[in-house]
Amino acid sequence: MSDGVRCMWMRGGTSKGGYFLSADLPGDVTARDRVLLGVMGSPDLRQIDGMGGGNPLTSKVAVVGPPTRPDADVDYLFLQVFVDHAVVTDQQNCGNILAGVGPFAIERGLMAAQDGVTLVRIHMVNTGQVAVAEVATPDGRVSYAGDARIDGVPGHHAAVPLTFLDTAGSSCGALLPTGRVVDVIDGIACTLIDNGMPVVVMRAADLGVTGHEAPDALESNVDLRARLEAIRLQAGPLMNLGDVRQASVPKLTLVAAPRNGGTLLTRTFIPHKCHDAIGVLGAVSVATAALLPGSPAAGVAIVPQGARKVLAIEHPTGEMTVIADVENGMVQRAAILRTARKLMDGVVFPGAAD
Ligand code: NQM
Repeated sequence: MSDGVRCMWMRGGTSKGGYFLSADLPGDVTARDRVLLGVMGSPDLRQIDGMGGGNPLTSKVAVVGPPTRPDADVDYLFLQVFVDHAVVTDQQNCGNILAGVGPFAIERGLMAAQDGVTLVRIHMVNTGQVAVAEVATPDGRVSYAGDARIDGVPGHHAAVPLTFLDTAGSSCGALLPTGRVVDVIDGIACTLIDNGMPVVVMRAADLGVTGHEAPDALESNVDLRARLEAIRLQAGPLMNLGDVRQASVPKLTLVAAPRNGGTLLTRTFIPHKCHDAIGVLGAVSVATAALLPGSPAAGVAIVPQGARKVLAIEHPTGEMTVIADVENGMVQRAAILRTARKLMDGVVFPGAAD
């Protein structure tokens, strides 16, 4: 394809990717995916012939358009473009890229901005749920400047608080798709959970690591990687996700006791690379696992009292705070602070993906 495609490149939370209006991409899914593979330069470990950064966290796409349900202002479809395979999948959602959707929708005129803060109700098409983003819009224009800091991103930017209301069972049909808090796979106690993101939560110590290791050290531990992948492939069907060999879910999170005054320490595989931080909805799911009595996470977590819980999920580059409102032991609402920034607005030229 020699014609360019209009898009905006944005950082959303600790991820980065291309934001497209749905009307600017082919309607046919095969043609759309071919364009997106060409845009990112996949499949290629370095994505040298495209915009992707050679990492799943920088090979992401948001497709944004008018709402298809009355309680939303916009639709957001998240697509993960694999780095080293010719795969584009809508099987997972992404709460980091979500942070850029509100600003993008306002900038593209999909909705009007208020003077001050604009609430954008976002229908997350991947999971059929709605999140609310608060976008800074002084004088009715999106502002990316502000004082909010998030771990894993240098500097300070406008806060984009995100609220999730109803994320249980987003992809697996139930918070605990097996109906159990603990399943044992290959001798390892696991919580198979989905509170916005399907995650297998295990104690790091049960896999012979501390959970304090640097992501590179964990990634180069060939034995650990093989054990995790064997667990993941068995967890997929148990979580109603089917054969997950070519899927980016479930994620795998190793947990240990907190080291920096937080709730829980984590190292997360997404699912083959070890995350430098943790995903947004991944953190909501892991935080929820820590609230389940008898779970591997609850065994090592330090959970505060009260119905509104501030849960600091420690990760390799700091922590992500999940504010969870709990009723009858269930998380009813979760909120996370993110920031986002417009990096480029223009036309991207997809190469010829093979
Ligand atoms: O869990 C990485 C990220 C994510 C996903 C991944 C995310 C989420 O950090 O909501 O944000 O788990 O693939 O962007």
